[in-house]
Amino acid sequence: MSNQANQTNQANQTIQPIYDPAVECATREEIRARQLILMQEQVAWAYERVPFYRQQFDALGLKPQDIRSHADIQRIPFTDKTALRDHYPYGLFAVPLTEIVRLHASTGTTGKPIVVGYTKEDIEQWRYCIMSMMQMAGVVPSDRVQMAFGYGMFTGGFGLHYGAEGLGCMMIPASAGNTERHIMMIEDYGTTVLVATPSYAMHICEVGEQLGFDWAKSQLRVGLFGGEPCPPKLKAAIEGRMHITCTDNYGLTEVMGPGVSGECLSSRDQQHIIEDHFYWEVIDPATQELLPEGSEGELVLTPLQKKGIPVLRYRTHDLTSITCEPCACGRTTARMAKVRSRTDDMLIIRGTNVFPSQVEDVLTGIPGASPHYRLVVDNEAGLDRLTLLLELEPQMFSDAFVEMDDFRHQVGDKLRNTLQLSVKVKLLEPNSIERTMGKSKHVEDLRG
Ligand code: DLL
Repeated sequence: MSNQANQTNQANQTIQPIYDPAVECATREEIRARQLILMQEQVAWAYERVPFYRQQFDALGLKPQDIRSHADIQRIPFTDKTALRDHYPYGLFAVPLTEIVRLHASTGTTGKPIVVGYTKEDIEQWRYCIMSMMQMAGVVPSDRVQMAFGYGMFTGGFGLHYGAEGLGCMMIPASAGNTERHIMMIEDYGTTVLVATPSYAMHICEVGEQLGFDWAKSQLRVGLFGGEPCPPKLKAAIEGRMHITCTDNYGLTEVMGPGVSGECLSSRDQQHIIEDHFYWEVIDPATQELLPEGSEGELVLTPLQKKGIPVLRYRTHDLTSITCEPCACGRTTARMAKVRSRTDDMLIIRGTNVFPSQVEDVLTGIPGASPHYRLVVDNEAGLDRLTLLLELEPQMFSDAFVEMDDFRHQVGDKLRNTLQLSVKVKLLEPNSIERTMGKSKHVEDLRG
């Protein structure tokens, strides 16, 4: 390595800017104390302005001033998706509509979407969260950031766009779709950061390869991925084939959108929570009891500075665990393990609980299995049946029947050992599973 290259690399390693060190590097005591004050203000804001919360509190004989400690926060009832659906579209807003400057919505699979509104101040706060998160991922003002999320009601597009602009990056608003154009832009505009779901990034990678594009020669260096889990196999494939660092960021419409947490370059499989904006708890999804630090359970989030639509103790259904140990990057903010599953992802097949993430973990250990798979559940003669449709890596795919049959048995055996359930395995040739521009769908439950 030349001296100059060496210096540049070292500089990249030492210059790890932290967006707001006063907040992100405060002591745990300072962070917790500030969270409590913000929580008290947020509870008062919701109580005074949103009839739904006032009625809930009054029914319990609870007043905002009763929330004096972290322990008291557990007296506040949880909010779930139904509350937002039942008050569609504006019923939980805390300000007159004239103060709302933006609407976003999350499209559920059934029924009405969940609508959220942002005041001018909310938009500023959101931008702050995205800027902190982007700096964690190593994004710097000189980056050229290409957006592959759609600019629509989904929070991904606009949310991340304004954060990148706020940092001073060159924002390339390519939007979702037209994969070949994405590749052309990456090449012609010298894009350095790609914003996408990991599954769409993989698709961009594959189409590029089919067109003969050499990813090693592109200037792309960071993938800012989110909106869905990024299983280890998919991450490894993208990093290896696109020659970039994949980073994961997490969020959900109900509490803001992207910008709840993000991965720093030191602790690669965890994400720092923006704790000045989000109060986190991890509960047992069955008993709703608070779990101790480090235990896996359902993440409950309370946005701490929302004006348009405050949401108290929102049950995300996302499964994670949280640590408050300081991180090598210098941040002291709590870190959540990557979300691999949701409580409502769990399939019950012949009495056995199965999470798609368990299948992904099995596939991670099988060379030749691609990250592209689908689980189909149906019912044959009254008995539930699980089928794995698995795409093979091109070098693995062959028309030699015996070889393919051996591989199929190998996958089936490994799945049976892990899941304690027999799974029918169907091997598919490369590129047979439909690719998506947004969040990928791994499970098809045909049981009705
Ligand atoms: O997906 C917000 C977002 C956009 C986050 C872009 C990051 C980047 P929703 O459409 O409301 O909002 O979906 C939220 O998606 O409860 C998780 O189940 C899942 N999810 C989001 N980010 C991740 C992630 C946006 N990094 C739901 N890893 C959440 C795993 C994620 N799951």
